[in-house]
Amino acid sequence: MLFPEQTATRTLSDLSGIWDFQIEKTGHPLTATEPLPAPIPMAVPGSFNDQVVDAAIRDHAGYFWYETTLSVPAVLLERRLVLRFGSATHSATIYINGQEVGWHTGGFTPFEFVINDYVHAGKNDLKVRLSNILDYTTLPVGNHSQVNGRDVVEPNFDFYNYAGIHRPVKLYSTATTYTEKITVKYTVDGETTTVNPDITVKGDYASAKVTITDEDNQVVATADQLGESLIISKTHRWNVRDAYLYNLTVELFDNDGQLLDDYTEPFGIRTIKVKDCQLLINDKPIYLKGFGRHEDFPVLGKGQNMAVSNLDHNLMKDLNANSFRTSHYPYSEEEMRLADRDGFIVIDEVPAVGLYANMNVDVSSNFTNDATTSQTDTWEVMKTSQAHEQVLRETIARDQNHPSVIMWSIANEPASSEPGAGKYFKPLFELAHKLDWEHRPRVSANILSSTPEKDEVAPLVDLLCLNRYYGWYLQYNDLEAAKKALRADLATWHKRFPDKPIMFTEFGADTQPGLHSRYHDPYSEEYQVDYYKANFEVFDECPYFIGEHLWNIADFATAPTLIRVDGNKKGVFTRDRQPKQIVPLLRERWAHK
Ligand code: BDP
Repeated sequence: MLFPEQTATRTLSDLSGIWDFQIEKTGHPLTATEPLPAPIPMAVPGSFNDQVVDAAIRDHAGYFWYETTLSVPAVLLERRLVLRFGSATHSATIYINGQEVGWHTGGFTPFEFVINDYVHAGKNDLKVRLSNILDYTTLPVGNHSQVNGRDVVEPNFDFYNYAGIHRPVKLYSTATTYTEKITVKYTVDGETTTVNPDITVKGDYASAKVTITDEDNQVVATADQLGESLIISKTHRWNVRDAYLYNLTVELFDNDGQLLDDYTEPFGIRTIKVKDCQLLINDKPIYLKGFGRHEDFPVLGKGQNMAVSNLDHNLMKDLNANSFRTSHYPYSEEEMRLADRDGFIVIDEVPAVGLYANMNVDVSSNFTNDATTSQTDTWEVMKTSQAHEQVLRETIARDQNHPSVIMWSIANEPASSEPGAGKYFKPLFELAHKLDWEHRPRVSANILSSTPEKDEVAPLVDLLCLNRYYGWYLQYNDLEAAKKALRADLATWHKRFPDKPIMFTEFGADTQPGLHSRYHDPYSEEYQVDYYKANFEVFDECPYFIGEHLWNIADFATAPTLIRVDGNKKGVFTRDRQPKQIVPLLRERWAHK
């Protein structure tokens, strides 16, 4: 599915703005054929939760509706009209003028419908019935129950279950002949790149033209038919924090040479390899410096906002970071495009978080490697294979032309040492390999309780991504013991998988901004500094260690649990992006790393 663009032949309008909104009380269904009876205003895009003052609406679990007027100009009725959602969380059914147009499940990937059969010129009624219910068949995974006839969802993950229309809704039109899909495949040999774009076209056309232009808008290669190779003779590579993007334009013409459809897809040229315990980009070893992040900001919740994304990117640049992980779900397409342009490398994660039955409320037991505390039935009770396959397909289809994407993260902290994990994950790892022509490395963020001897997913990954909290959930307030445990842990992994590079995809300590401690007590800004210094000391001893992603770039909202006071405080910035004491140390370290 192409990103929607206005071109010489395609129109595009954005339906962002204030829509009507109403929650549906369990047992009192609302109907698509009538206007919402008691709507309140709701901004799109945005999570609904923090736009309201009523806690019952904020924390509502179940169904809820959005409604707006979709105005269609008469001139567009002859064209192919497509209604496209950047995302709707977590599942949505679309109705136009009371008729069901289609539905989509999965809250972090785009979907679209051709709507010609449902609309007329002028005003049309558009309604969306969403659900934020998560259970053992969905990704992310939630614990769903009914209490006194009400739906209750307890997230099986550590972020607030924001929901709503999170990303822009767009109406675009194309001719009946149009390019449906472009996969920019290429091979590089020294300075020469052979581009073999895989282009799918729908409808009839007489001739086609494919053009590649560089950043100065100069044509560097052309082809007179689809399926022909294009040669770039003096390739300007896309590099980490030194991006370079080409544009590939596909034009389709009729018999009279009239342009029917045109579309331009940006792409970058770079190679990725994992070899000798290193990650090589353009044949140079790269050390990943950066963060696990969240789409999360006050008021917006998980609503897409490019000012926030841009600020996050600028904060990362200022700290000399070069990468991030889209923990724990694919981020907006707009943000991925920004990452391409900023030269960040991205570990692109699907929303496979919470694949761990009976996560313990005593969190420390989730982070020990004491076998007696762990449950063993995750792969019997989870029914997520189908959702998992779908998000992999949708994410790889959406993101494979992004030069910034250098790895697919197939899950975060699954119960990978419980029996059945290997059987569950093997087909998914194979699918990712098959779907991506570039065969980007595949990873899964490992939880401490899955030790190298027991972990059934580690043999499948191309490099080892570990989430570790020595000095926080374990060896709390004892950084000397933490370093010892960390050293031993890394050594064991390296011994078991001597060829696989290792990085940390998470490590961190909750830090209350403004809390200072002469004694560097936990939760103080001083403890966060000491914690990171202790971890860095150990990393720097290990030649096979290829990256550090701190958890998290910023504080973020979670459900209010015993250990979450106003959210997760492991940010190096506050939720509104003010720096904590650790920031100058990071900037300095990463300037030289
Ligand atoms: C890890 C999870 C992450 C949490 C983090 C934490 O991957 O989502 O926010 O722990 O506890 O287990 O802060």
